[in-house]
Amino acid sequence: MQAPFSDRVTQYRERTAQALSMRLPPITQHPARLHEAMHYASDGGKRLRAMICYAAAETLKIEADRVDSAACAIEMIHAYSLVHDDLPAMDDDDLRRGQPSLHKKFDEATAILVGDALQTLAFQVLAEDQALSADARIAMVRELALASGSRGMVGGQAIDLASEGQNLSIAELEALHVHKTGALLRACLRLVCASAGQVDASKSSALDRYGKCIGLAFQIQDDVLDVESCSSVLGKTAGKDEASQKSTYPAVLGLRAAKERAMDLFESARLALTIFGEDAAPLLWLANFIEGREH
Ligand code: GRG
Repeated sequence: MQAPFSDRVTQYRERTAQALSMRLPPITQHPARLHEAMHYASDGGKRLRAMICYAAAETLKIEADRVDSAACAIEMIHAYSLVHDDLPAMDDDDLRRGQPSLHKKFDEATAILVGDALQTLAFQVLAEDQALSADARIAMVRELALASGSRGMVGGQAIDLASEGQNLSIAELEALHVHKTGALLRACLRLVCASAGQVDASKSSALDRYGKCIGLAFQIQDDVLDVESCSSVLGKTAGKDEASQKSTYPAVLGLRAAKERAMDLFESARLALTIFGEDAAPLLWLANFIEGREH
């Protein structure tokens, strides 16, 4: 019998930690300080992106070991983005996941190198997955490169930096976050579909829609939590968006309307799954889990 979903969160997280430790260079391997810092960057976190990969695999009835590389590669790109985002030239944050951010624990040069090394390792992990066909691996590398590069996450970060101090419209704000945060969350679904090879087009576009809606809802919720939470809850310095005069959903829409927009998007994500019937249960549960998060 399947474990209840609340237990599956623990299982997904343990699976992710194990899969990552198998793919990261050992801490003792030369250059040991860099490798230690890569482990530091990859530890902790909610593992939402990996969980989306495993839940999507369950919905598509794909064995979990066929998406381990996708889950790890996306978590590595995510970890690198957080390390670079915390640097003084970016968001300049001393705290991450309740711990000193990487450049505080180590140093700035190491933080830059950790980001570079995690990013390249993510693509290596996909390329080396012997459980998948060469076509599947190429498709996954392409999807991840698109989602994380200048037309995805990095592009979103560039738009974000350029728009500091400006009043963005809702459309501009959505475009920013669709790139900065949404692209990588959406990539979880796209990589899982690519790993499977042949997924019915109506099912892959339903999953893509789910990913798009969850990606944007997640960011709106993050903006709301940044306003409502204290730093000890978020594990990073709260209230920075306001301090740095960034446009956020609560600032542009108002807190109540921002919450309603997030609720609508979570509902659209759930609706997108109708085509899967009962098989959608893991992804439905995950949408509810993310919607209910407090940090
Ligand atoms: C600097 C290359 C570069 C990219 C930066 C995604 C991004 C672009 C920066 C991350 C900064 C940030 C806080 C973005 C919003 C996305 C977000 C809410 C990230 C935090 O994701 P969680 O909550 O983190 O899933 P954990 O720690 O749980 O893994």
